[in-house]
Amino acid sequence: MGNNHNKYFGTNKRKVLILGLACSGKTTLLRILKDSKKGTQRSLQYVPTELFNNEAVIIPSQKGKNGSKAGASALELDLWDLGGKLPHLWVHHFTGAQGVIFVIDDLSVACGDATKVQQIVKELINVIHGNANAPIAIIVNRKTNLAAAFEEDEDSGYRPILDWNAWIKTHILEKISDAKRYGVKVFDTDLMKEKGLSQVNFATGESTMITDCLAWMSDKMQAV
Ligand SMILES: Nc1nc2c(ncn2[C@@H]2O[C@H](COP(=O)(O)OP(=O)(O)OP(=O)(O)O)[C@@H](O)[C@H]2O)c(=O)[nH]1
Ligand SMILES: [Mg+2]
Repeated sequence: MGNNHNKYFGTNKRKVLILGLACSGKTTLLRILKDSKKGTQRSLQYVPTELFNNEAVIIPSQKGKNGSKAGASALELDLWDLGGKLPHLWVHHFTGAQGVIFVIDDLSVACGDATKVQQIVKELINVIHGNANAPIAIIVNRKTNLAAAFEEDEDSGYRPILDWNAWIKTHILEKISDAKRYGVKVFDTDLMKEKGLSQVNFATGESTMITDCLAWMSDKMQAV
């Protein structure tokens, strides 16, 4: 296996893992990042990732946007979307990872699967421990158009089941006092806001969460 540190050191390329349980939306996110054209149609069909998908994506310079440092230059992200069915295999990809995007499917929690939160928390703790020097962005992918059937809310049509920000802070971060954390941040907004998966596009407001997430992560990684 190649030496990841040498491979990335001194370049503007960063290895970023996309992790999360099966069917959480990792490959969907990778496709959004890869095909950022307006109006791109996406299939709702679920095809589990057996091993991984690997794509390179250029993140343009933030130039002081979103609180980024003014001199920050463009980054090339080497994105690794690992299959969620076998999370014990993720550890083999931790070496050299400079950032992690952890995707949580809030709908699967909403469906009343009581063990789901425990599974998510267990894997997230492993990921945080195994990537102590990498920023970790947690995206709560709320499959809103389906979730509306479960929970009615006057404003959004959907009430979140968990306040993940508070949950992660009290149940995870406060227990990981030994880890030299680079940063953990929860991005908790609808991924496909109300319009459904086929209508989302990366360039518009629906994916503000994703651009915010990448801006935060790029900024953290520029410092390395
Ligand atoms: N409605 C809706 N469906 C979504 C959303 N995100 C993902 N999906 C669907 O959820 C299913 C699973 O998405 P994937 O991105 O393939 O999940 P994954 O995390 O890569 O799953 P594994 O490869 O098994 O680890 C697919 O049918 C997607 O089309 C969303 O925001 N809204
Ligand atoms: Mg997948």
